[in-house]
Amino acid sequence: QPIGFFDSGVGGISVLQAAVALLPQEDFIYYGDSANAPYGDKTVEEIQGLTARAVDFLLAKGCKAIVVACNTATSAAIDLIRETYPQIPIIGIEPALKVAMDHTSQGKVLVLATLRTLQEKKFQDLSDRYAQTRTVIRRPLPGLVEIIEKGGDFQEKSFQFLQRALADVDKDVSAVVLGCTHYPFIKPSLRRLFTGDTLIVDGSEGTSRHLRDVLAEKGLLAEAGHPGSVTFYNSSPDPSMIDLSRALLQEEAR
Ligand code: DGN
Repeated sequence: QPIGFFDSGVGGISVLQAAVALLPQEDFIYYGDSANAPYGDKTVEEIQGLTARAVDFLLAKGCKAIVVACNTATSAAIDLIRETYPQIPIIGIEPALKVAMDHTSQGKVLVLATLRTLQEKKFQDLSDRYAQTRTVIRRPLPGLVEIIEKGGDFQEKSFQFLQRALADVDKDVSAVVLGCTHYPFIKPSLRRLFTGDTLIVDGSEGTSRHLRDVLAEKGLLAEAGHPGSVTFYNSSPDPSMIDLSRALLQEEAR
């Protein structure tokens, strides 16, 4: 039985990369909802509806577990879909604030994510835990997901975008947390902007380890030695989204 992955578009492929590396014997089905991307400026109700539709799609494909590889959908919809689909493990992703905080005992941490993720209670609670001792700077980057979804030379375009969008931000922060699963693909652009000492982290590895632990606990792991596979689906009628998905799976995002 496959493991289902879902994102508002191609971003969750950064999480899929980490999961494939950790669980090469598994079959993965990835569903990108690029026809409706970005989710960042949608209402909670809209995101819940789209997430439920994606989960239905993956369940119809016989998935044994589902990874919501989208910070925005996790923060807006995961509680509701866990209630709606109690029969299957549903794993979400959150900004890897803890990893950043463990790395640095002082200094500022910059969190890049969609406005929706930064506004939701899940993130507020998470950052409140560290607010006493550390400065957490939050920055939504509306428009950046669209640049990555277009593919092509998104690296150079995103660099120019980030130069402008982060012009007023301190470049010697201790850590940058990538709280949107699209952003690991533009790590090279971020590296050009921040000093070498700045740690850039995302939640892909943590989410993948959590997936492995949940599958192991439920006896759902595929047998070692089984040749794994990845199958892509996308809600966009543009067939090039599947080509972009395959290319991003090979792209350096770690
Ligand atoms: N990959 C999604 C996330 O992690 O939040 C992007 C959300 C969006 O569509 N803007």
